[in-house]
Amino acid sequence: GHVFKLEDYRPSDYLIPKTSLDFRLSPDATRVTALLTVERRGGVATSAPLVLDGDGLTLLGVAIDGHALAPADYLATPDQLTIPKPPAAPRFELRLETEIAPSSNEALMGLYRSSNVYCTQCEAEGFRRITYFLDRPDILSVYTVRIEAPHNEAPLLLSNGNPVESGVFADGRHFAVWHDPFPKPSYLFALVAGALGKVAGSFTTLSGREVELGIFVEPGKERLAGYAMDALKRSMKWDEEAFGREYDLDVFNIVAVSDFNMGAMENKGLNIFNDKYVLADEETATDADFANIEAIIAHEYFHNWTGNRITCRDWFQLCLKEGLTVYRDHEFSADQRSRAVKRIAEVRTLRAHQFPEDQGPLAHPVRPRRYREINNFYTATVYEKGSEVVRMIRTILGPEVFRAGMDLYFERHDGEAATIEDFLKVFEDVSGRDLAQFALWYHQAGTPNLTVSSSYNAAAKAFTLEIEQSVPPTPSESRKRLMHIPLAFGLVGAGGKPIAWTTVEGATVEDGVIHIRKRRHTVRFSGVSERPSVSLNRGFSAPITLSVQQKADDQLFLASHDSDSFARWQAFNTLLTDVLIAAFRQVLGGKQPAFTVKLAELAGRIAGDEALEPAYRALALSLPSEADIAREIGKGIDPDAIFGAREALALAIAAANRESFEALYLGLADNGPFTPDAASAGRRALRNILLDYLSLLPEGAALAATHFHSATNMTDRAAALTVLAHRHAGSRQAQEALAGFEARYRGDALVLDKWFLIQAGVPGPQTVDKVRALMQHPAFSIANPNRVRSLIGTFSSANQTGFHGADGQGYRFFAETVLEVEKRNPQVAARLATALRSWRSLEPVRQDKARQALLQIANAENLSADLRDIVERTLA
Ligand code: BAL
Ligand code: ZN
Repeated sequence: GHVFKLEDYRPSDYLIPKTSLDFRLSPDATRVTALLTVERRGGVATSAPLVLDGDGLTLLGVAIDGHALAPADYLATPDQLTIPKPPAAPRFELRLETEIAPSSNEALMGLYRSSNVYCTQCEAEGFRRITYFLDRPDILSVYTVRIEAPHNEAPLLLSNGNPVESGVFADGRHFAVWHDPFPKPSYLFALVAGALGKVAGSFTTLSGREVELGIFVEPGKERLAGYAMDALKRSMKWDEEAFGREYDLDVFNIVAVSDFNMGAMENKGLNIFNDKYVLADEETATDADFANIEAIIAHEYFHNWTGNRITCRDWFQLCLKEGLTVYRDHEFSADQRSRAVKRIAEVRTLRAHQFPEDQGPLAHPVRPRRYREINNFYTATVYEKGSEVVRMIRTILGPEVFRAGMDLYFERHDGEAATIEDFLKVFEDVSGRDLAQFALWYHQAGTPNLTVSSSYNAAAKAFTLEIEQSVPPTPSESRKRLMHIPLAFGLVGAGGKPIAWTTVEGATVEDGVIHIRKRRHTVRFSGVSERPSVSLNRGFSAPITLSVQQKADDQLFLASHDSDSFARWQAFNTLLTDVLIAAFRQVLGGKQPAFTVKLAELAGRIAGDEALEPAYRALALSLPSEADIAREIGKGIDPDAIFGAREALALAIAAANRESFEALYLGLADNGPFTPDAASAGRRALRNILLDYLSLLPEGAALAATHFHSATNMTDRAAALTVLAHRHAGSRQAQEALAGFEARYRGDALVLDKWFLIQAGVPGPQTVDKVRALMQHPAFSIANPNRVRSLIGTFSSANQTGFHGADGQGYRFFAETVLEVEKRNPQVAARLATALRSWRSLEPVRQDKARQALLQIANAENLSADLRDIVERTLA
């Protein structure tokens, strides 16, 4: 396939300042008439051909300035329209008529039907499946859209911008016209038509403008959209307060659809959402669902400024809008909830998804320089590491200068398609600093590592840190340059109090941050009156790994006393990880792992520490996942041994704390009315992690069954069902609970996704057969991305012992199923296929079987560009 290269970017010869679209909707034959004002860019020769992108299009007619073109005047293929000799005039009108079939569009890109609702997804390159166009983000156009359809089929007709006209015809058809005054790239175009229920709201902006808000859902589900509406209003308010950003149209609409490749999409004035991230009440949604809805509603709304008003020059700049917008939604959630807890959760997510990407064959810079298929670059690196890079800019410049830089960014680039260089420049301009070395965070792949050792000289009152940085090689980048790493730290003394120093040499130290810029720094603090424990990478100031030569006693001390809540959590998590790795080696050697009582005691103290938020305690008590442990071990992975080690530690902690855990568990029982706020969710999270431990002890299944049957909300019900299905698989209680859940939610596809997900996660090699059987369940559909992700995605990327069963059955199932999904939806198949990206870290027998599965996919006929790109890079 073609490789797109950043250095090949050049502006297009033609512009399209105005776009009028007319849709005659019909499931199998929708007529699209596009009237494009085409302008030759200044300085471009009149002989320059006009070449428009298409994808699977059927052209019915083409005219310029009202005159139909003769067949000899253009060349149309499904994937391109070329007009070799456009008019010499600097501006002309191009009229294109195409026909498309939304009903048979199973790739869910372009215009398609989801449960009888017409909807679109155009990012990144879906618009070219609707009409021929310069389908690239630097072509900004003002859109007017007319939609016509039978009223009974599609009473609701929506597009971007503001409604300007509508009318009804005698034959039962009707139409609506929408106009979006803000020039936008084609990937932000959207259309929705169908029968939907509406939840209405309104918002008054900072400057006093009234905005009409609408959330559209499947009729009958309106009451499930209340939380999303509330989250939207809070997002609008927050963006005014935190970034001075006001909404700019008269209406803001959100539509929830049930077939969607992504989480949601930020189309201008008309966000389209996967209904999983809109619909919620206590009966059907977990606390995690509520938190996700809040974050994604905010994320898409925040794109209005970071993505829409200022968009990307080309797709290499994807992180310009995504990393920045993730940063903004993280800040929003931190302000709405608990900042400390949010930060820990973010870092867990980053490590679970971005670190393995950065450490494997799919590693790429936050701003890539090459791609074959842009759909495969909507990655944890672009999004999550991209957000961390923005956070580091704020750490380095401080909050006021950072805000000034953001203000300048909005002022300088509003209405433009910008680059990462533009973004960095505003911060250089407001701060007077040179960010050239820092910019490597965008350009260089791989997770930097810092090796740190320390020494204290009591006589000289000197404390010294020896710090060495390295960046591991990644595909096509064998040599790395030295990075600028902002390392937040603290010197911690008895009782957790900070220890002062008088002078420091060997590195710039500002506001609690050591600026690492060289390969080695010897950072010498003088005037240090007692031997400190050193707390490093506080708040996770940089997305790096640390190799610290530190005594377990120091870690134990920091896990109890560090005043930085992230670092305190980290200290305990590091202790757990170290112990689990040792236990893994014991299990591999055929031994029963043994644990010191100190760790179990500390777990007990954290669980009962009333000074800590319950949500924090729940996060601390949740052991590193099997995948986390595998990542830290790095190679020779035997998932069964990791599972054995982890279960043994969980049992040791449970057994040592039985009484206190039981008492705490009982005390947390909540009888009040349900509220989804962070504090209530935190209490449920703590109670549910305690259930997880207690379920390992005698009578554990009975306790979980009681928890399940007395649950009054989905959080508790799903937690208990997970415990029963995972820890007591095959028990009477597990079987009854699974059957009860299925009966209770029959007909509610989104909730049954949880039932699929829980069963796909049952540890052990027998699960592959269960997953195969569940694919035959009436609620399952291989055409629906949410179903596929819940059942097949969970099995392949979150079930270590099931997927990586030593007999290779999991891999064989995976290869077959990825190819089956691919026939309909290449994008979803390609995402699924990333589950094997860490195959080289497996022990040799599994590694060979995993490779066979990847080869089976690679050798299949007619592979899509999406899937081919992933498997070839994974095997390379
Ligand atoms: N732009 C794709 C979905 C999102 O990141 O908001
Ligand atoms: Zn986004």
